Amino acid sequence: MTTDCLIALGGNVGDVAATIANAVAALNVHPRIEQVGLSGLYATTPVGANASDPFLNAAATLKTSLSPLELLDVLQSLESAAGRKRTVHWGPRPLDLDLILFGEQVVSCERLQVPHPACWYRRFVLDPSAEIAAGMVHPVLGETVGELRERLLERPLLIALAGEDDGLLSRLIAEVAPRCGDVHLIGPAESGAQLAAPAMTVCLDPATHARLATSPPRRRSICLPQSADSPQQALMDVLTSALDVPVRQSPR
Ligand code: PH2
Ligand code: MG
Ligand code: MG
Repeated sequence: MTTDCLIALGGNVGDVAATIANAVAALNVHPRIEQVGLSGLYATTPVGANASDPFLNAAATLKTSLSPLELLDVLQSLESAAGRKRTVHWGPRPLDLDLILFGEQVVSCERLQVPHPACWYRRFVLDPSAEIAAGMVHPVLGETVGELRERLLERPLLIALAGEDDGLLSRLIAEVAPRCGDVHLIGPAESGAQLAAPAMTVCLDPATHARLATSPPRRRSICLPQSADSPQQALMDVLTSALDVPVRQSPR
């Protein structure tokens, strides 16, 4: 039995196009991986204060008889072979291979979360993925890759913020929105009155996230990482990944 998988590829150090081509070639010859398909390459805005240079991103589809953790081992060994050192969180890297979807399986363990928890609001994942796997279904959100991407195309992009600290909420709305292009940030009071549902809800604290994430219309919600340098930077990272417009590169 084989499972259809979706992998996100990216890097911002060295000849990323060549590194990605090598990784895909290695996947192709793996005895338990078949039918590897690769999207075009997309130039994307780096997300994260440590990321530095622009990224090239792509997506690959494959069929495998490996388990999710066995496939993760293969992906991590290819990252190491490409010279990846795991030092700075979200730092510059020659190659990042993320397992986005493993059929419609949901995996949550220390080493691996599938679907990838951030895949649904990142254009650098969704644009290349929609090119080759628009019909694949996100088993938790119940939407296809193509639909998830389309949710992010609306302008202004409507994003709700929710949290227990009202002062922090209004400060974030005032400080971050003007730096992020065509986005409409709304607080929880406003969101009830909105005609359109927000593309996503960003929760500032885990308690709010736990409350919202269980009710279906709010499932497209995330919790800002509490470990981040500042909630401003963490929110900027989310907005950058949702608003960025990846630029497809013409083949060399
Ligand atoms: N990956 C990261 C951090 N930031 N930014 C872009 N544009 N593309 C990425 O693949 C990416 C990123 C961590 O994996
Ligand atoms: Mg990644
Ligand atoms: Mg990774």
